[in-house]
Amino acid sequence: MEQLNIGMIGGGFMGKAHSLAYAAMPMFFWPAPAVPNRKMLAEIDEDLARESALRFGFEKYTGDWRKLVEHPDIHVVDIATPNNTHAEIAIAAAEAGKHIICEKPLALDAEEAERMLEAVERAGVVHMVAFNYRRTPAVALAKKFIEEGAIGNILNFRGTYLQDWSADPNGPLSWRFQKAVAGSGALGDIGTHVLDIARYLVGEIVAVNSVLRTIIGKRPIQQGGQDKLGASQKLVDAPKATVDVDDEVITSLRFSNGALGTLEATRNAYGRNNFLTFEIDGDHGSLYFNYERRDELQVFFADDPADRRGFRTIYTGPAHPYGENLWPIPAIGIGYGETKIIECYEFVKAVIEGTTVSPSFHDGHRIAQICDAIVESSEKQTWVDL
Ligand code: NAI
Ligand code: SOE
Repeated sequence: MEQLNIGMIGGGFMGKAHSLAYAAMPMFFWPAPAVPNRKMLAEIDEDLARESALRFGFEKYTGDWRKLVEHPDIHVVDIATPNNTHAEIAIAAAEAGKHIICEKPLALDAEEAERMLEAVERAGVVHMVAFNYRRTPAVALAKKFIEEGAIGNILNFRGTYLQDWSADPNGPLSWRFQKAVAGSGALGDIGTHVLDIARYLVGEIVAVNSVLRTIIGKRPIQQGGQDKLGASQKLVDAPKATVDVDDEVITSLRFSNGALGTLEATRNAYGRNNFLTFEIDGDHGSLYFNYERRDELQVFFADDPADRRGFRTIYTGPAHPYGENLWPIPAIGIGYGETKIIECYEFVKAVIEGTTVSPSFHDGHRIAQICDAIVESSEKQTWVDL
């Protein structure tokens, strides 16, 4: 069986998730399109690279991502670093002829995303942006129902992504609060996941009317090399620095097919953890999903007899998208890891078959354009057409 040599850059949260996916993908999808071989890992210095390579099962390591990108044995470059590094690495990887999977958001803004898209198209490599939540079987099932016409024409999309890890003002100034590193705040970090799902399930977004705001203007500067998300570290006495990104975004959406929608994203919603939800109304029924209950899709079909109408819950399992490759019993428990394993499968398959895969850099670029429009709309306090 063919082997695909992976060079992964970044050994943090996503480094862990992607490594798990490379190791586990052939255990789920067998015969695998190819076996991912964890060949080389790059981190910010040699020591961290050595430790991360040992931990995540990579053969080689380097403290300089350029060496990984240029290495002749590497087939795939996996970008799992903070947002401000994506463009430079992806463009170099494309020029070196490597296939690329890049974490979300693709770039800091649409201009950067466009340069990345041009580079991968020029090089003719396979490219993917890692919006993995659409791989949750219940989300893929929603897509299937919509395509089959089970809820008719879509009228409305209501999406949320609510977390609370940044609600405490003593939570540290992660890179996620710095515009130069993150590009934007809740919008790019979590709002983009909902935009990906909205485009995947409903269609293209053509206009937005938005409000962004920063709730906590300064945060404690963290000590030590490792970036921490809020709740895990409370720095009461540390010096503070400015947060220059949004904590919250609320936007109306207009879709090309006439559907309307809303998106609300914040990391300051106490009590919500990974509350990525959508409710979609069609003229023949409705669908509801909440990632905190990710084995379930709630469905309402208008043609049901009046005496038994109501939302019912489908627990995803072998009968549903990707289900035969996952676990043998419905509701046994899909996790974050499985969404990354499925993403890995789709990406490796595209590389081996030489096809395109979605969400691609085209999608990442379009989402960056939508984000830029959301920011512009909030500044001008008006609808912005795309
Ligand atoms: P993290 O802060 O946990 O890890 C980033 C790692 O990259 C760190 O170990 C850091 O030392 C390393 N790094 C930074 N600059 C580097 C460079 N120039 N060369 C080599 N290594 C470098 O961050 P996390 O959470 O893993 O986020 C990484 C990316 O993944 C971001 O774009 C983020 O938005 C995205 N992400 C996506 C998620 C999803 O659900 N798809 C979930 C979490 C993050
Ligand atoms: C933090 O908000 C974070 O890790 C995001 O960066 C991810 O994209 C999201 O999936 C989980 O939360």
